[in-house]
Amino acid sequence: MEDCIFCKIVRRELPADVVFENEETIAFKDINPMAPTHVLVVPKKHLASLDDLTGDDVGLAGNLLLAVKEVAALSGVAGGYKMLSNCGEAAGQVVPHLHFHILAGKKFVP
Ligand code: DGP
Repeated sequence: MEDCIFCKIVRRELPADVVFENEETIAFKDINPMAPTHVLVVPKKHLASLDDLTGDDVGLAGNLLLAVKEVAALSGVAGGYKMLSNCGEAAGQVVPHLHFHILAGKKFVP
């Protein structure tokens, strides 16, 4: 996706504080942190949200969850973090590229 902000970060056309990367996934610090630790875990493949996942993405989805766990550990918050994904504008999704927020260091009530 040419104009997608997160695709541009994947292609290194926009700067980001990248904390983790593998073949399918990239993770970087949120530009507007809502907690002392706030990292976004993003599949390199462009999917607008969880609603776009299909049966073809089973591997991607599993690897994404494993990346969340790994990024939490690398960030020093294993065992004490919240992970969430806003799905759709009505839920507060601003960037239409699937991502998981890792939030830690502050209490959030769902
Ligand atoms: P959401 O509301 O779930 O779509 O969250 C999008 C998040 O992305 C929001 O917390 C701010 C963050 N964000 C938006 N643009 C950029 C950017 O260019 N760089 C980084 N690092 N984060 C961004």
